[in-house]
Amino acid sequence: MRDLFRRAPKTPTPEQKEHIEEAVQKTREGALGRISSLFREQVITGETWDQLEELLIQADVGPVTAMTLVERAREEVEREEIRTPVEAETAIRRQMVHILGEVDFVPVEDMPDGTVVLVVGVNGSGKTTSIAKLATYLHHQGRSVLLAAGDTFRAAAIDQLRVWAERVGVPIVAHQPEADPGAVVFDAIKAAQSRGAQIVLVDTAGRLHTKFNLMEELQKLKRVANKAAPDAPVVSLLVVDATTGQNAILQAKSFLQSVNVDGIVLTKLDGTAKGGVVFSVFNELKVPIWYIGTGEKPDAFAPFDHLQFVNALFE
Ligand SMILES: Nc1nc2c(ncn2[C@@H]2O[C@H](COP(=O)(O)OP(=O)(O)OP(=O)(O)O)[C@@H](O)[C@H]2O)c(=O)[nH]1
Ligand SMILES: [Mg+2]
Repeated sequence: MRDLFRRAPKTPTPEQKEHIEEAVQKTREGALGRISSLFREQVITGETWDQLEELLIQADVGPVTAMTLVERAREEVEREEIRTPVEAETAIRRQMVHILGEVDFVPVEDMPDGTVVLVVGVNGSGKTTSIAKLATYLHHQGRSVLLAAGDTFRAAAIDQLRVWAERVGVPIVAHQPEADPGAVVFDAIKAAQSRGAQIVLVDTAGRLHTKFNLMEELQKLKRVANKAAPDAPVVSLLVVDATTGQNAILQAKSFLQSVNVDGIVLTKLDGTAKGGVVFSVFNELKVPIWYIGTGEKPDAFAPFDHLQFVNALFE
């Protein structure tokens, strides 16, 4: 597992760029989009920085991260003796890219055969849809996938995943409603091993994170997966709903207290002007965003590229 965070991110394809641009449209039309005009119309004063901080907070960047961003940009402007607003805007853009983190990781599509991905998150965050999207994406990348219906809490959850498996054209392992999710995960991994499926994507229940049982169950699923696939990476992907803004950060924090999370899928970026939450995700959670959800269709999904994201915000 040492190699998991070593590789450099890939350059996004034109199609992926388009997805990112579409996804940030609402955010760009909101407060974050007004940053450019702030730097275009004025000479830089103390007031400019205050207004910048306000716009960042309005875009749900979060007060802590907004303050950090402003302080760093201001410091750069003073240190480099920057005078023109255009250069100051470049400084803030640079700090935005910087704050999104410099963690190199191996995206799921490049993970070794046998990899198990536990998809976790609160209910309604978009876990099941993201599994369908990730399966579609991996399928396009030539990786074979098997789905595990680990959310046995609701009968409808199993059916929902079955429908997606059929639509995407990938196999699924499911048990009866209320069956032990650990048994589903075990069977799914064994099925993947015998059928030669390369990556297992596990759907999990999203009952409220305040319930102690859910966290216990997720820890157990990880142990089961490690046991069934002792030589393979078992990673946890946390699904976070961008439309819930700073609340999403609070929810994610409570997950992180009990579950070891490797990466984040930030969903519904297309449905919110509060895309600024992207900045607090990394700055406050210290977990990299691996993918973003950009709509409800199975292909509305893209690997997250921070440079691309910041550029799209200022277009
Ligand atoms: N616009 C938009 N909608 C999304 C996105 N991802 C998920 N959704 C919608 O969000 C709703 C909830 O998605 P699910 O995938 O069922 O969420 P879940 O986390 O599996 O929910 P539970 O199984 O109840 O825990 C659905 O209506 C999805 O279509 C996205 O990226 N953009
Ligand atoms: Mg679900």
